[in-house]
Amino acid sequence: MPTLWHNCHVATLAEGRYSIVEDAAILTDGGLIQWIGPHTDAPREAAAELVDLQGRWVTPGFVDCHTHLVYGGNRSGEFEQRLQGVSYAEIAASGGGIANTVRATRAASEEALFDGARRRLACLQREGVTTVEIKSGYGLDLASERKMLRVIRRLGAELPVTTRATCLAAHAVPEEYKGNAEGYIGYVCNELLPALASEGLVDAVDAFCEYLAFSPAQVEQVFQTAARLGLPVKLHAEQLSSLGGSSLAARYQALSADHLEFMTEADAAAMAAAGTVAVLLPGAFYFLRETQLPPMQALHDHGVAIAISTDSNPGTSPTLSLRLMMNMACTLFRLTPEQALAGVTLHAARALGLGGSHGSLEPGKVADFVAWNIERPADLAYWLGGDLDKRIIRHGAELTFTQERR
Ligand code: DI6
Ligand code: FE
Repeated sequence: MPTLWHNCHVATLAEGRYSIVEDAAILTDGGLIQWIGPHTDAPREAAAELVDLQGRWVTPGFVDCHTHLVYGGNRSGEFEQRLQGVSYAEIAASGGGIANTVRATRAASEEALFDGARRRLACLQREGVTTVEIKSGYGLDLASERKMLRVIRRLGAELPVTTRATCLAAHAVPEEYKGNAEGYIGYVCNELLPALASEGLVDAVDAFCEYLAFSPAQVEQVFQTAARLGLPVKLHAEQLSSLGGSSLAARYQALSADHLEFMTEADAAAMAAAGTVAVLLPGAFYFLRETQLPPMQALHDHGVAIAISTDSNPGTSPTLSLRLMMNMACTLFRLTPEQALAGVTLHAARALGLGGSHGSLEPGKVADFVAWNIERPADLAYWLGGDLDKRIIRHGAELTFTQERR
């Protein structure tokens, strides 16, 4: 039904700026934005229904473009170990870390994985996330990666949230390939990825390029496989060391390179030229007590689009608040609240290849938006998390979350 949402101010985020329309109205129909502008010009006759947004501020629905929400087990014990001085790398070397979550994820039923992910995802949704990317990568064999990707597909089918599934089989070397990373990459490229892609379970391919995971040469094999399968790529790059993964990602026209604390100026130039989005993950930076900041000046100087995401995962970023990440992106990485908002909307949508349909409020785009009871858009990055009063509209219909609770 054509609906006119009125009595609001809108930060459209067109072009990655607030692009504010005060005293605005939005006409939606068929799940899309048909018209947006000053309410005095609104095509009232076209609307079958009028909804009063009571003076709220409207932003695009949030896009969380890098999460690992599907997993089994719990790693708070490792958090306690780290607080006693054991490092993330030491925990990983002694069979904990990602391997710990892989054991628990392999042992979990599809139903249990779905239920855990659904509860975590509900926290993000209630905060205004209407699009989420979720990675596999805690299965590391065909059956277990398939199980994770099926759960991701089911979350998208059953919940009011647009979901993108990324295959991160090249996340770690599994137990059965211990000492044989090359052999595992061969298995991923020759069997695992082609099978999962042919089943329609994969929207993009990611890998962990790091000294404690896979080398750029190994990642390149994964990227070549993805190219053969017609799938876009992304990369965990330069989180703990500088290996040139972000330049490699740019060479393969990656949608995004993520983390990037140790990237160089040359990496930033390569990403800008390729249009690869920089996804910054302040939750992991904070939780690992990293001290090396991403080279913000180089990113800004080269005009690299910057997205912000939760990296929600059990080991390095156990957060369920994208708004908290906006605050951290400002306090830790010195983004402005305006840049942080662009980072969870327009640029995050681009990092998923959804820039044409999501991430800003413009005619023809999907009608996903949040009407916030705030005084200024900067309030969204100002508050350190917390449940701000809001109304969430997805595909042109207002959501209520009561039916989600079980
Ligand atoms: N980088 C991260 O921060 C996570 N994965 C990755 O590639 C860590 C995942 C974990 O510790 O479980
Ligand atoms: Fe990650």
